[in-house]
Amino acid sequence: MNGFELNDDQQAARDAAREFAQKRLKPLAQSFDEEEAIGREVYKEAAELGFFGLSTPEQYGGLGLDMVAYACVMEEIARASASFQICLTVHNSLASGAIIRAGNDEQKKRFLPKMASGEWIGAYCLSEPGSGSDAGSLTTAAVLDGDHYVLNGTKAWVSSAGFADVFIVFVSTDRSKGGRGVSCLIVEKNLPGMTLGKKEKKMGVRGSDTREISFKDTRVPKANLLGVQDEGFKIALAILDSGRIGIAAQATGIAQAALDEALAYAKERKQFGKTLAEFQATQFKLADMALGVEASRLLTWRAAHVFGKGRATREASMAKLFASETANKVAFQAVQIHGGNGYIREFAVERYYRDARITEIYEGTSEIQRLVIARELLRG
Ligand code: COS
Repeated sequence: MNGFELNDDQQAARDAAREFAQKRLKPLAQSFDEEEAIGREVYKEAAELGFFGLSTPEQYGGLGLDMVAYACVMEEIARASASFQICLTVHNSLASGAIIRAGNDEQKKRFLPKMASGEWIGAYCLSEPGSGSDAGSLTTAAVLDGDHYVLNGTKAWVSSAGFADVFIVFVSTDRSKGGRGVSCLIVEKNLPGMTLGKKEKKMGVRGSDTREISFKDTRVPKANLLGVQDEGFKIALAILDSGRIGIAAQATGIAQAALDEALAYAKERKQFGKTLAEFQATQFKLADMALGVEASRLLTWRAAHVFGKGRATREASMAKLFASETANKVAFQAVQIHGGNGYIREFAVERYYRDARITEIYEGTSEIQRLVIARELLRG
């Protein structure tokens, strides 16, 4: 990013994502929602475009994009399908991102090329049935036994769980130390003792596959420890900074899509002998919606830009908080402008309204974002 302009690489990434999203994803997005699944061919096509290795360094088969380009791609994908975007953002920023940040050479060589090509899909397992916002209180235990960790416990709300190949799993290696006794492991699928829960029936992003994963005496090689034992919680939080930029971009994409639909509908629909767009009541709504979308995008690009230079905890939380609250407001008004039609599934705004809701919850609730921002401010 150069000032407020995208550079050539960022613009090219945005254009490629927009073309794929508008031509391929948008026409299918409603069926992803209804069927609560996304066809394998969509993953394959996205993989061919390099979307599973967006920020993965080129030496490991990725596109090596900077974080601003990444945010642009994520917004365009979400503008067409938030369900598909959540798989991509979790895979890129949380799963591959953890290995890029904390992996050793061997781990990078073993996992990143197959993840960048889309052959292996990544998932991220931090939350548990009893630990969400208080992530450091997780209880899934990992006990060292020879050259393996033995895992017992359950992870909750794992995106892409049903078909993921590589799970980044946060475990407690020392319960007495809380968050300072958390470690991070790379867990490959189908290990003995690993069980997938039922696919959750969700309000929105219904095309994404969300499940619990349980471990019963599951043995994971010690070589799959990411970083240092007992220092995994810092990896979790640092990685969430980039994850939150992905969710800010998702929320911006949903809001942009809702605004697009509201504008088109307002210009077409007539009441009292005039189009809705001719009423000031509609114009003021549209103006506020557009303002929110632009501000969300700029905060997201700003967070992405800062992340590329170093720690962006405050900026990522600000972008995520503002963009997700904006997406909810914009989708609400898009439904309002559509009136009765906005409440039925033939109109996409009904889905945007449901999809927007989760952006204020996952990867840290709005309340947690406020807490993080306040802590960063008060730290000085
Ligand atoms: N980057 C790097 N390190 C970070 C960090 C960041 N963004 N944020 C915190 N840390 C470090 C801290 O400096 C601290 O290090 P020390 O042990 O050396 O002091 C350590 O990580 C623990 O941080 P902290 O003490 O702030 O942890 P808390 O238990 O107080 O929890 C919150 C912090 C509440 C912010 C955290 O639990 C959180 O983000 N919760 C929401 C979880 C979430 O988003 N879940 C969604 C899961 S994905 S669907």
